[in-house]
Amino acid sequence: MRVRSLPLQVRWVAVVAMLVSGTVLSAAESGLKAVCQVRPTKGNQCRGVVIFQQTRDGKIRVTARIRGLNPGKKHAIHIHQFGDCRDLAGKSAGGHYNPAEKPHGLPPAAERHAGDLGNLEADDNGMAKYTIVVDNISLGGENSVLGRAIVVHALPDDGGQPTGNAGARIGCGVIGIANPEWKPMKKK
Ligand SMILES: [Cu+2]
Ligand SMILES: [Zn+2]
Repeated sequence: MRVRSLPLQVRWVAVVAMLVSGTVLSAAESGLKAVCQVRPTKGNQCRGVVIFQQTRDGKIRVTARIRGLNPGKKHAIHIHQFGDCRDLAGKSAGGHYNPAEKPHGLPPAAERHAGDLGNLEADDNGMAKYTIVVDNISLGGENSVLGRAIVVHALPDDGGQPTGNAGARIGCGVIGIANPEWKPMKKK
């Protein structure tokens, strides 16, 4: 917009409008949330939801609620490179998301793939709740996980090379932009 060519009052209105719209935009951006619905691969029961939310200090809080796991057992959870769960065994999701070309590892080790989120720990009912705050992924721009996949494995991630010996892929889901207005229906 060529502000100089406008009368003075209109100029001020234009400047204020630009400032206000800028403020609104950055507030919306800081609240950006991503969601991944994990579904079982063929022959498995693993399903659930993983939420990604930006924290005030620019980190990402990852919260997973997954069921259909082996009771009392650990299961690796990773971000894989491709948001592609077409393969019946989850192979189309590719390898661990690794934009910084690091070796595989377990958090909180700094030397690890950006996709290395560690392990879920299932309770006696095969359900797991897991939260981890990480600083090596984002929800847009560099190291963005949007459009990539969450993969849950049959076995624990033991931190070994190249991918933690985590076995088969029992759940897979694509990470997308969450609808901020959607709420689950209340159970009656
Ligand atoms: Cu994996
Ligand atoms: Zn890895």
